[in-house]
Amino acid sequence: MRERGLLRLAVVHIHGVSAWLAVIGAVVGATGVLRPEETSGAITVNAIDSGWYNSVSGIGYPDRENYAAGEYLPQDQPTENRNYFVFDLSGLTDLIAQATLHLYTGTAAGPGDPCETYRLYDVTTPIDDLRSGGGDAAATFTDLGSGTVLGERVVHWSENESIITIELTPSAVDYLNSTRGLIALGGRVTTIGTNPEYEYLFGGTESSSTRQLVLTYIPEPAALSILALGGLAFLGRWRVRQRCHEPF
Ligand SMILES: [Ca+2]
Repeated sequence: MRERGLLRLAVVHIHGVSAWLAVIGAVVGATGVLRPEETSGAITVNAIDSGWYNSVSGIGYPDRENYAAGEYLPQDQPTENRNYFVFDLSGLTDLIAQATLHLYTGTAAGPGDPCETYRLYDVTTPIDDLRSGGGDAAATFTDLGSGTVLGERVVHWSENESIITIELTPSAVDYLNSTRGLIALGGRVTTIGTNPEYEYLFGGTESSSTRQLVLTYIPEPAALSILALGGLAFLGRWRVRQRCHEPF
């Protein structure tokens, strides 16, 4: 039994998830099986803020919370919007095991394209600066479209004015577990073409649009056993829905 525990500890460590899983693996190796009532729960967390930064003009209309992302053409000069969402995780005490982002799509534009790819990133810009437009706006714009990838989704035009789900990566779960305060997700359209055209997602969105994290969490003390049995399978399950021309 001791050897099984150590083996789980080593496997989990290779995946580099966190000390949480390493501890969990060792404990389950020593304590055995789950009881049926030790199941996970889910919680929906609404965004408290959203918005965008433009590659030329910086933050846009923070009071409107519109989260349009992609290419625009003010005065015939193409510029890019990258968006962000802010969530308050301070009320969550349990360990997050899986996360999806639910977004209202609003409207999309992109002549000749049936879809665009939207990718999510971590945000290292201080939250206060992000929300106010303070600090270095150009650096914030870069931050919103670079760093650790948290998820990716091909968004079809046929999905206009609907709610889509984006399965977040294991790295995103670690990112979300890194704080129990305010945390932000950044995003950009990765399929902007070379021709200057309107090419964007999430047009016409606002503070009343659905912007939700749905978090599967592991209640204490069941976390110690559940994550070790389900965690490794979960790590290999995330995938990107990349195909543009076929329905999901
Ligand atoms: Ca970043």
